[in-house]
Amino acid sequence: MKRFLALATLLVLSATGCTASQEKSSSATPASEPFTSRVLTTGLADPWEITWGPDGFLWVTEKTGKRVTRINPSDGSKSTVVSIADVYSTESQDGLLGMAFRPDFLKGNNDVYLAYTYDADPGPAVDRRTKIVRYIYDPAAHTLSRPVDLITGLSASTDHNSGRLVVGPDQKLYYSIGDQGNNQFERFCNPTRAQDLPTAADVSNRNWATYVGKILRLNLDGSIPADNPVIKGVRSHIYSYGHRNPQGLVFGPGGRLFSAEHGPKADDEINLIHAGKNYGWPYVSGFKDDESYVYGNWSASTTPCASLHYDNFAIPPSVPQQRETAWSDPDYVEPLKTLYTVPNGYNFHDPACGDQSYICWPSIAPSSMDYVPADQGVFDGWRNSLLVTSLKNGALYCLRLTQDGGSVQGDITQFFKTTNRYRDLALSPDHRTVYISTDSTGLSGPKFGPPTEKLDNPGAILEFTYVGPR
Ligand SMILES: [Ca+2]
Ligand SMILES: [Ca+2]
Ligand SMILES: [Ca+2]
Ligand SMILES: [Ca+2]
Repeated sequence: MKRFLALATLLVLSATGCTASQEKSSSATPASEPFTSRVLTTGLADPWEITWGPDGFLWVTEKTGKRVTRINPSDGSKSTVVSIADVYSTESQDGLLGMAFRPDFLKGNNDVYLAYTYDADPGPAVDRRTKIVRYIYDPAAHTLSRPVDLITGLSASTDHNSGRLVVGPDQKLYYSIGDQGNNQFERFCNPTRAQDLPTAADVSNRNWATYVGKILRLNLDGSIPADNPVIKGVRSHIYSYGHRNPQGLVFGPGGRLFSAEHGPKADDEINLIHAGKNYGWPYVSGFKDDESYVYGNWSASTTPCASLHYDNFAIPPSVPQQRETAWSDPDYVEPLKTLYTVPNGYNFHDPACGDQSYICWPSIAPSSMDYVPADQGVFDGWRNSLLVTSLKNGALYCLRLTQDGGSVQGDITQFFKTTNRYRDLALSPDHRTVYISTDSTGLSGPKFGPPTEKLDNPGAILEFTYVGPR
Protein backbone atom coordinates (compact mmCIF):
# COMPACT_ATOMS: atom_id res chain seq x y z
CA MET A 1 0.00 0.00 0.00
CA LYS A 2 2.84 2.38 0.83
CA ARG A 3 4.34 1.96 -2.61
CA PHE A 4 1.06 2.82 -4.25
CA LEU A 5 0.56 5.84 -2.01
CA ALA A 6 3.85 7.39 -2.93
CA LEU A 7 3.37 6.62 -6.60
CA ALA A 8 -0.17 7.91 -6.80
CA THR A 9 0.56 11.14 -4.95
CA LEU A 10 3.43 11.80 -7.27
CA LEU A 11 1.35 10.99 -10.33
CA VAL A 12 -1.60 13.11 -9.33
CA LEU A 13 0.78 16.01 -9.51
CA SER A 14 2.51 15.00 -12.69
CA ALA A 15 0.15 12.94 -14.84
CA THR A 16 1.35 12.33 -18.36
CA GLY A 17 -0.19 11.01 -21.55
CA CYS A 18 0.28 7.55 -23.06
CA THR A 19 2.93 8.31 -25.62
CA ALA A 20 4.17 11.23 -27.61
CA SER A 21 1.74 10.53 -30.44
CA GLN A 22 -1.21 10.32 -28.09
CA GLU A 23 -0.28 13.58 -26.45
CA LYS A 24 -0.53 15.18 -29.84
CA SER A 25 -4.12 14.01 -30.27
CA SER A 26 -5.25 14.52 -26.67
CA SER A 27 -6.09 17.84 -25.10
CA ALA A 28 -6.25 16.56 -21.49
CA THR A 29 -4.01 18.51 -19.16
CA PRO A 30 -2.69 16.97 -15.94
CA ALA A 31 -4.38 18.18 -12.79
CA SER A 32 -2.43 20.05 -10.12
CA GLU A 33 -4.91 19.98 -7.22
CA PRO A 34 -3.72 18.22 -4.04
CA PHE A 35 -5.22 14.81 -3.34
CA THR A 36 -4.10 12.03 -1.02
CA SER A 37 -4.73 8.46 -2.02
CA ARG A 38 -4.91 4.97 -0.58
CA VAL A 39 -6.04 1.50 -1.57
CA LEU A 40 -9.32 1.12 0.33
CA THR A 41 -9.70 -2.59 -0.36
CA THR A 42 -8.49 -5.37 -2.68
CA GLY A 43 -9.52 -8.94 -3.50
CA LEU A 44 -12.61 -8.05 -5.53
CA ALA A 45 -13.44 -10.12 -8.63
CA ASP A 46 -13.83 -7.48 -11.35
CA PRO A 47 -15.66 -4.77 -9.42
CA TRP A 48 -17.98 -3.16 -11.96
CA GLU A 49 -20.50 -0.71 -10.50
CA ILE A 50 -19.47 1.23 -7.38
CA THR A 51 -22.15 3.40 -5.76
CA TRP A 52 -22.24 5.42 -2.56
CA GLY A 53 -25.21 3.97 -0.67
CA PRO A 54 -27.53 6.10 1.47
CA ASP A 55 -26.42 3.88 4.39
CA GLY A 56 -22.95 5.44 4.22
CA PHE A 57 -21.36 2.32 2.72
CA LEU A 58 -19.97 1.69 -0.74
CA TRP A 59 -21.96 -0.84 -2.74
CA VAL A 60 -20.11 -2.74 -5.45
CA THR A 61 -21.15 -5.33 -8.04
CA GLU A 62 -18.47 -7.91 -8.82
CA LYS A 63 -18.79 -8.88 -12.47
CA THR A 64 -17.08 -12.26 -12.38
CA GLY A 65 -17.53 -12.64 -8.60
CA LYS A 66 -21.32 -12.74 -9.18
CA ARG A 67 -22.02 -10.93 -5.93
CA VAL A 68 -22.90 -7.57 -4.46
CA THR A 69 -20.45 -6.40 -1.80
CA ARG A 70 -20.89 -3.67 0.80
CA ILE A 71 -17.69 -1.88 1.83
CA ASN A 72 -17.07 0.26 4.91
CA PRO A 73 -15.41 3.42 3.52
CA SER A 74 -13.49 4.10 6.73
CA ASP A 75 -11.55 0.82 6.94
CA GLY A 76 -12.30 -1.07 3.69
CA SER A 77 -13.88 -4.05 5.48
CA LYS A 78 -16.43 -5.77 3.29
CA SER A 79 -19.37 -8.15 3.45
CA THR A 80 -21.39 -9.98 0.81
CA VAL A 81 -24.93 -8.68 0.46
CA VAL A 82 -26.00 -11.32 -2.07
CA SER A 83 -24.41 -13.96 -4.30
CA ILE A 84 -26.29 -14.68 -7.52
CA ALA A 85 -25.58 -18.16 -8.89
CA ASP A 86 -27.76 -17.40 -11.93
CA VAL A 87 -25.15 -14.93 -13.26
CA TYR A 88 -23.30 -16.22 -16.35
CA SER A 89 -19.88 -14.65 -16.60
CA THR A 90 -16.70 -15.24 -18.55
CA GLU A 91 -13.53 -13.16 -18.56
CA SER A 92 -15.07 -10.84 -21.16
CA GLN A 93 -17.84 -8.24 -20.90
CA ASP A 94 -20.62 -10.43 -19.46
CA GLY A 95 -21.51 -10.98 -15.80
CA LEU A 96 -23.03 -8.97 -12.96
CA LEU A 97 -23.07 -5.39 -14.23
CA GLY A 98 -25.26 -2.41 -13.33
CA MET A 99 -26.84 -1.57 -9.97
CA ALA A 100 -29.11 1.30 -8.96
CA PHE A 101 -31.11 2.58 -5.99
CA ARG A 102 -34.19 4.74 -5.96
CA PRO A 103 -33.69 8.24 -4.52
CA ASP A 104 -35.83 7.22 -1.52
CA PHE A 105 -33.77 4.08 -0.78
CA LEU A 106 -33.82 3.38 2.99
CA LYS A 107 -36.33 6.21 3.40
CA GLY A 108 -39.38 4.00 3.05
CA ASN A 109 -38.08 1.97 0.11
CA ASN A 110 -35.64 -0.97 0.13
CA ASP A 111 -35.48 -1.86 -3.59
CA VAL A 112 -32.15 -2.50 -5.34
CA TYR A 113 -32.03 -2.94 -9.11
CA LEU A 114 -29.41 -5.17 -10.74
CA ALA A 115 -28.57 -6.06 -14.35
CA TYR A 116 -26.71 -9.22 -15.28
CA THR A 117 -26.12 -11.78 -17.99
CA TYR A 118 -27.46 -15.31 -17.62
CA ASP A 119 -27.70 -18.50 -19.68
CA ALA A 120 -31.26 -18.82 -21.02
CA ASP A 121 -30.60 -22.32 -22.47
CA PRO A 122 -31.39 -25.03 -19.91
CA GLY A 123 -29.21 -27.55 -21.79
CA PRO A 124 -25.46 -27.61 -22.41
CA ALA A 125 -25.61 -24.84 -25.04
CA VAL A 126 -25.20 -21.22 -23.91
CA ASP A 127 -27.84 -18.65 -24.82
CA ARG A 128 -26.31 -15.55 -23.26
CA ARG A 129 -29.00 -13.00 -22.31
CA THR A 130 -29.36 -10.02 -20.00
CA LYS A 131 -32.03 -9.40 -17.39
CA ILE A 132 -32.87 -6.59 -14.99
CA VAL A 133 -33.96 -7.76 -11.56
CA ARG A 134 -35.32 -6.05 -8.44
CA TYR A 135 -34.15 -7.26 -5.03
CA ILE A 136 -35.29 -6.16 -1.58
CA TYR A 137 -32.70 -5.13 1.01
CA ASP A 138 -33.01 -6.19 4.63
CA PRO A 139 -31.18 -3.39 6.51
CA ALA A 140 -30.94 -5.44 9.72
CA ALA A 141 -29.40 -8.55 8.12
CA HIS A 142 -27.54 -6.55 5.40
CA THR A 143 -28.75 -8.95 2.70
CA LEU A 144 -30.65 -8.80 -0.56
CA SER A 145 -33.42 -11.31 -1.25
CA ARG A 146 -36.76 -11.89 -2.99
CA PRO A 147 -35.64 -11.22 -6.59
CA VAL A 148 -38.26 -10.35 -9.20
CA ASP A 149 -37.43 -10.29 -12.91
CA LEU A 150 -38.37 -6.93 -14.44
CA ILE A 151 -37.26 -7.69 -18.00
CA THR A 152 -35.55 -10.81 -19.36
CA GLY A 153 -34.25 -12.01 -22.71
CA LEU A 154 -32.33 -8.86 -23.64
CA SER A 155 -29.44 -9.45 -26.03
CA ALA A 156 -26.03 -10.03 -24.46
CA SER A 157 -22.54 -10.40 -25.82
CA THR A 158 -18.94 -10.84 -24.83
CA ASP A 159 -18.26 -7.46 -26.43
CA HIS A 160 -19.93 -4.01 -26.24
CA ASN A 161 -22.43 -5.22 -23.68
CA SER A 162 -22.79 -1.82 -21.90
CA GLY A 163 -24.80 -2.59 -18.71
CA ARG A 164 -25.07 0.77 -16.95
CA LEU A 165 -28.27 1.12 -14.90
CA VAL A 166 -29.55 4.32 -13.27
CA VAL A 167 -32.82 5.52 -11.77
CA GLY A 168 -33.79 8.94 -13.10
CA PRO A 169 -35.35 11.82 -11.17
CA ASP A 170 -38.54 10.78 -12.97
CA GLN A 171 -38.46 7.43 -11.09
CA LYS A 172 -37.75 5.47 -14.29
CA LEU A 173 -34.97 2.94 -14.91
CA TYR A 174 -32.47 3.82 -17.63
CA TYR A 175 -30.34 1.01 -19.04
CA SER A 176 -27.68 1.02 -21.76
CA ILE A 177 -27.07 -1.82 -24.22
CA GLY A 178 -24.14 -1.73 -26.63
CA ASP A 179 -24.07 -2.89 -30.24
CA GLN A 180 -22.74 -6.30 -29.09
CA GLY A 181 -19.40 -5.73 -30.81
CA ASN A 182 -20.88 -6.65 -34.19
CA ASN A 183 -19.18 -5.68 -37.46
CA GLN A 184 -15.70 -6.00 -35.94
CA PHE A 185 -13.18 -8.59 -34.74
CA GLU A 186 -14.61 -12.12 -34.34
CA ARG A 187 -18.18 -10.80 -34.81
CA PHE A 188 -17.38 -8.95 -38.02
CA CYS A 189 -19.99 -10.75 -40.14
CA ASN A 190 -22.84 -9.89 -37.76
CA PRO A 191 -24.48 -6.64 -38.82
CA THR A 192 -24.61 -3.68 -36.44
CA ARG A 193 -28.24 -3.17 -35.42
CA ALA A 194 -27.91 0.11 -33.52
CA GLN A 195 -30.15 1.80 -36.13
CA ASP A 196 -32.78 -0.97 -36.19
CA LEU A 197 -36.08 -0.33 -34.44
CA PRO A 198 -38.79 -2.75 -33.30
CA THR A 199 -42.12 -3.23 -35.01
CA ALA A 200 -45.32 -3.12 -32.97
CA ALA A 201 -45.44 -6.92 -33.32
CA ASP A 202 -41.89 -7.24 -31.92
CA VAL A 203 -42.94 -5.26 -28.86
CA SER A 204 -46.13 -7.26 -28.25
CA ASN A 205 -44.16 -10.51 -28.72
CA ARG A 206 -41.52 -9.27 -26.25
CA ASN A 207 -38.87 -9.67 -28.96
CA TRP A 208 -36.11 -7.32 -27.83
CA ALA A 209 -33.60 -8.17 -30.61
CA THR A 210 -33.52 -4.56 -31.86
CA TYR A 211 -32.75 -3.14 -28.40
CA VAL A 212 -28.98 -3.35 -29.07
CA GLY A 213 -27.13 -0.05 -29.48
CA LYS A 214 -29.84 1.71 -27.45
CA ILE A 215 -30.56 3.47 -24.18
CA LEU A 216 -33.72 2.01 -22.66
CA ARG A 217 -36.23 3.64 -20.29
CA LEU A 218 -38.40 1.35 -18.17
CA ASN A 219 -41.01 1.73 -15.48
CA LEU A 220 -39.80 0.44 -12.11
CA ASP A 221 -41.79 -2.75 -12.75
CA GLY A 222 -40.08 -3.26 -16.14
CA SER A 223 -43.03 -2.20 -18.29
CA ILE A 224 -42.92 0.39 -21.09
CA PRO A 225 -43.62 3.92 -19.80
CA ALA A 226 -46.69 5.49 -21.40
CA ASP A 227 -44.65 8.65 -22.13
CA ASN A 228 -41.73 6.92 -23.83
CA PRO A 229 -41.00 8.37 -27.29
CA VAL A 230 -42.80 7.00 -30.34
CA ILE A 231 -39.95 6.32 -32.77
CA LYS A 232 -40.83 5.57 -36.42
CA GLY A 233 -44.39 4.86 -35.30
CA VAL A 234 -43.66 2.49 -32.39
CA ARG A 235 -43.42 3.05 -28.66
CA SER A 236 -41.12 0.59 -26.90
CA HIS A 237 -38.54 0.62 -24.09
CA ILE A 238 -36.19 2.48 -26.46
CA TYR A 239 -35.39 6.01 -25.30
CA SER A 240 -32.59 6.80 -27.78
CA TYR A 241 -30.74 4.87 -30.47
CA GLY A 242 -27.68 4.79 -32.73
CA HIS A 243 -25.28 4.10 -29.84
CA ARG A 244 -22.09 2.02 -30.00
CA ASN A 245 -21.29 1.12 -26.37
CA PRO A 246 -22.61 3.70 -23.88
CA GLN A 247 -21.13 2.51 -20.60
CA GLY A 248 -21.44 5.84 -18.80
CA LEU A 249 -24.91 7.17 -17.87
CA VAL A 250 -25.53 9.97 -15.39
CA PHE A 251 -28.17 12.59 -14.65
CA GLY A 252 -26.84 16.14 -14.50
CA PRO A 253 -28.30 19.60 -14.00
CA GLY A 254 -31.98 20.11 -14.70
CA GLY A 255 -32.60 16.38 -15.05
CA ARG A 256 -30.42 16.15 -18.16
CA LEU A 257 -29.17 12.67 -19.04
CA PHE A 258 -25.57 12.35 -20.26
CA SER A 259 -23.84 9.33 -21.78
CA ALA A 260 -20.18 8.43 -22.24
CA GLU A 261 -19.64 6.04 -25.15
CA HIS A 262 -16.72 4.00 -26.41
CA GLY A 263 -15.55 5.09 -29.85
CA PRO A 264 -13.61 2.84 -32.25
CA LYS A 265 -10.00 3.97 -32.69
CA ALA A 266 -10.87 7.57 -31.92
CA ASP A 267 -14.02 9.52 -31.07
CA ASP A 268 -15.27 8.38 -27.70
CA GLU A 269 -18.39 10.49 -27.25
CA ILE A 270 -19.99 12.53 -24.48
CA ASN A 271 -23.65 12.90 -25.40
CA LEU A 272 -26.64 14.78 -24.06
CA ILE A 273 -29.47 12.27 -24.43
CA HIS A 274 -32.83 13.44 -25.77
CA ALA A 275 -35.93 11.24 -26.01
CA GLY A 276 -36.39 9.62 -29.42
CA LYS A 277 -33.14 10.91 -30.92
CA ASN A 278 -30.57 9.13 -33.08
CA TYR A 279 -26.90 9.27 -32.07
CA GLY A 280 -25.64 8.14 -35.46
CA TRP A 281 -23.73 4.89 -34.97
CA PRO A 282 -22.58 3.12 -37.16
CA TYR A 283 -22.99 5.79 -39.85
CA VAL A 284 -21.23 8.45 -37.81
CA SER A 285 -18.41 8.16 -35.27
CA GLY A 286 -17.87 11.30 -33.19
CA PHE A 287 -18.82 14.39 -35.18
CA LYS A 288 -20.14 14.10 -38.74
CA ASP A 289 -16.86 15.28 -40.24
CA ASP A 290 -15.56 12.42 -42.45
CA GLU A 291 -12.36 12.38 -40.38
CA SER A 292 -10.53 9.06 -39.86
CA TYR A 293 -13.72 6.96 -39.96
CA VAL A 294 -15.84 5.39 -42.67
CA TYR A 295 -18.66 2.88 -42.14
CA GLY A 296 -17.79 -0.41 -43.84
CA ASN A 297 -20.65 -2.92 -43.55
CA TRP A 298 -18.89 -6.31 -43.60
CA SER A 299 -22.14 -8.30 -43.46
CA ALA A 300 -23.16 -6.74 -46.82
CA SER A 301 -19.98 -7.89 -48.61
CA THR A 302 -20.55 -8.92 -52.23
CA THR A 303 -18.30 -11.91 -51.65
CA PRO A 304 -19.56 -13.92 -48.68
CA CYS A 305 -18.37 -12.29 -45.45
CA ALA A 306 -17.38 -15.64 -43.94
CA SER A 307 -14.71 -16.02 -46.64
CA LEU A 308 -13.10 -12.70 -45.69
CA HIS A 309 -10.35 -12.05 -43.17
CA TYR A 310 -11.16 -9.19 -40.79
CA ASP A 311 -8.78 -6.28 -40.83
CA ASN A 312 -9.26 -3.30 -38.53
CA PHE A 313 -7.47 -0.96 -40.92
CA ALA A 314 -8.16 -2.15 -44.49
CA ILE A 315 -11.74 -2.66 -45.72
CA PRO A 316 -11.81 -5.06 -48.72
CA PRO A 317 -13.35 -3.82 -52.01
CA SER A 318 -16.28 -6.26 -51.64
CA VAL A 319 -17.41 -4.50 -48.45
CA PRO A 320 -19.65 -1.47 -49.10
CA GLN A 321 -18.39 1.77 -47.55
CA GLN A 322 -20.29 4.94 -46.69
CA ARG A 323 -18.89 8.31 -45.71
CA GLU A 324 -20.38 10.01 -42.68
CA THR A 325 -21.68 12.95 -44.69
CA ALA A 326 -23.48 10.61 -47.12
CA TRP A 327 -25.92 9.76 -44.31
CA SER A 328 -28.52 12.00 -42.76
CA ASP A 329 -31.46 11.73 -40.40
CA PRO A 330 -33.54 14.65 -39.07
CA ASP A 331 -33.37 13.07 -35.60
CA TYR A 332 -29.55 12.85 -35.58
CA VAL A 333 -27.76 14.52 -32.65
CA GLU A 334 -24.03 15.35 -32.62
CA PRO A 335 -21.96 14.62 -29.49
CA LEU A 336 -21.14 17.39 -27.02
CA LYS A 337 -17.49 16.38 -27.02
CA THR A 338 -15.18 13.68 -28.35
CA LEU A 339 -12.08 12.09 -26.80
CA TYR A 340 -10.41 12.43 -29.18
CA THR A 341 -10.98 13.29 -32.82
CA VAL A 342 -8.00 12.98 -35.17
CA PRO A 343 -7.66 13.94 -38.83
CA ASN A 344 -7.55 11.66 -41.85
CA GLY A 345 -4.09 10.18 -42.27
CA TYR A 346 -3.49 9.89 -38.52
CA ASN A 347 -1.01 7.09 -37.79
CA PHE A 348 -2.74 4.59 -35.49
CA HIS A 349 0.35 2.33 -35.46
CA ASP A 350 2.44 3.68 -32.62
CA PRO A 351 5.65 1.61 -32.56
CA ALA A 352 6.02 2.23 -28.82
CA CYS A 353 2.83 0.22 -28.29
CA GLY A 354 3.94 -2.79 -30.37
CA ASP A 355 1.30 -5.40 -31.26
CA GLN A 356 -1.16 -3.86 -28.84
CA SER A 357 -1.33 -0.49 -30.53
CA TYR A 358 -5.04 -0.12 -29.73
CA ILE A 359 -4.11 0.83 -26.19
CA CYS A 360 -2.41 3.95 -27.57
CA TRP A 361 -5.16 5.00 -29.97
CA PRO A 362 -6.70 8.40 -29.24
CA SER A 363 -9.84 6.84 -27.67
CA ILE A 364 -9.63 6.42 -23.86
CA ALA A 365 -12.28 3.67 -23.40
CA PRO A 366 -14.64 5.66 -21.16
CA SER A 367 -16.11 3.09 -18.78
CA SER A 368 -18.33 5.27 -16.61
CA MET A 369 -19.29 8.80 -15.66
CA ASP A 370 -20.45 10.78 -12.64
CA TYR A 371 -21.59 14.37 -12.13
CA VAL A 372 -20.44 17.00 -9.59
CA PRO A 373 -23.17 19.63 -9.03
CA ALA A 374 -22.33 23.32 -9.42
CA ASP A 375 -22.76 24.08 -5.72
CA GLN A 376 -20.90 21.01 -4.43
CA GLY A 377 -17.51 20.87 -6.15
CA VAL A 378 -14.68 21.06 -3.65
CA PHE A 379 -12.60 23.27 -5.92
CA ASP A 380 -13.48 25.45 -8.83
CA GLY A 381 -12.39 23.07 -11.58
CA TRP A 382 -14.73 20.36 -10.36
CA ARG A 383 -17.95 22.31 -10.06
CA ASN A 384 -20.69 21.47 -12.58
CA SER A 385 -18.48 18.80 -14.15
CA LEU A 386 -18.66 15.34 -15.62
CA LEU A 387 -16.03 12.90 -14.31
CA VAL A 388 -15.20 10.05 -16.72
CA THR A 389 -13.17 6.91 -15.90
CA SER A 390 -10.82 5.48 -18.53
CA LEU A 391 -10.01 1.79 -18.91
CA LYS A 392 -7.14 2.18 -21.32
CA ASN A 393 -5.39 5.07 -19.63
CA GLY A 394 -6.07 4.39 -15.93
CA ALA A 395 -7.09 7.97 -15.29
CA LEU A 396 -10.09 10.15 -14.46
CA TYR A 397 -11.07 12.85 -16.97
CA CYS A 398 -12.89 15.99 -15.87
CA LEU A 399 -15.12 17.84 -18.37
CA ARG A 400 -16.70 21.11 -17.24
CA LEU A 401 -20.25 21.90 -18.28
CA THR A 402 -21.43 25.34 -19.29
CA GLN A 403 -23.56 27.19 -16.76
CA ASP A 404 -26.77 26.09 -18.48
CA GLY A 405 -25.56 22.47 -18.30
CA GLY A 406 -26.18 21.93 -21.99
CA SER A 407 -22.64 21.68 -23.33
CA VAL A 408 -19.00 21.06 -22.43
CA GLN A 409 -16.54 23.96 -22.13
CA GLY A 410 -12.82 24.45 -21.76
CA ASP A 411 -9.98 21.99 -21.46
CA ILE A 412 -10.29 18.41 -20.29
CA THR A 413 -8.28 17.73 -17.11
CA GLN A 414 -6.71 14.38 -16.25
CA PHE A 415 -6.50 13.11 -12.64
CA PHE A 416 -5.13 10.09 -10.75
CA LYS A 417 -3.06 8.45 -13.50
CA THR A 418 -1.92 4.95 -12.48
CA THR A 419 -1.24 1.65 -14.28
CA ASN A 420 -4.75 0.26 -13.79
CA ARG A 421 -8.00 -0.07 -15.68
CA TYR A 422 -10.56 2.31 -14.09
CA ARG A 423 -14.00 0.72 -14.30
CA ASP A 424 -16.35 2.98 -12.35
CA LEU A 425 -16.42 5.70 -9.72
CA ALA A 426 -18.47 6.93 -6.79
CA LEU A 427 -18.31 10.21 -4.89
CA SER A 428 -18.66 10.76 -1.15
CA PRO A 429 -21.63 12.98 -0.21
CA ASP A 430 -19.31 15.94 0.48
CA HIS A 431 -17.63 15.40 -2.94
CA ARG A 432 -14.15 15.51 -1.37
CA THR A 433 -13.45 11.83 -1.99
CA VAL A 434 -13.54 9.82 -5.19
CA TYR A 435 -13.70 6.02 -5.08
CA ILE A 436 -12.61 4.16 -8.21
CA SER A 437 -13.07 0.45 -8.95
CA THR A 438 -10.38 -1.30 -11.00
CA ASP A 439 -10.52 -4.33 -13.31
CA SER A 440 -8.92 -7.53 -12.02
CA THR A 441 -7.13 -8.25 -15.31
CA GLY A 442 -6.48 -6.67 -18.69
CA LEU A 443 -4.19 -4.33 -20.52
CA SER A 444 -3.43 -0.82 -19.30
CA GLY A 445 -1.87 2.14 -20.97
CA PRO A 446 1.57 2.83 -19.61
CA LYS A 447 2.69 5.56 -17.30
CA PHE A 448 6.03 5.03 -18.98
CA GLY A 449 7.04 2.45 -21.58
CA PRO A 450 4.88 -0.11 -23.38
CA PRO A 451 1.34 -1.24 -22.45
CA THR A 452 1.26 -3.80 -19.67
CA GLU A 453 -0.98 -6.42 -18.06
CA LYS A 454 0.93 -5.94 -14.80
CA LEU A 455 -1.63 -3.77 -13.05
CA ASP A 456 -0.75 -1.75 -9.92
CA ASN A 457 -3.97 -2.56 -8.08
CA PRO A 458 -6.10 -5.27 -9.73
CA GLY A 459 -9.63 -5.83 -8.37
CA ALA A 460 -9.41 -2.94 -5.94
CA ILE A 461 -11.15 0.19 -4.73
CA LEU A 462 -8.87 3.22 -4.82
CA GLU A 463 -9.66 6.29 -2.74
CA PHE A 464 -8.59 9.83 -3.64
CA THR A 465 -9.34 12.64 -1.17
CA TYR A 466 -9.00 16.34 -1.86
CA VAL A 467 -6.91 18.03 0.83
CA GLY A 468 -6.69 21.56 -0.53
CA PRO A 469 -8.72 24.63 0.43
CA ARG A 470 -12.29 24.99 -0.71
CA1 LIG B 1 -20.87 4.46 -10.05
CA1 LIG C 1 -27.13 -23.85 -20.99
CA1 LIG D 1 -22.72 9.56 -32.00
CA1 LIG E 1 -16.55 11.55 -37.40
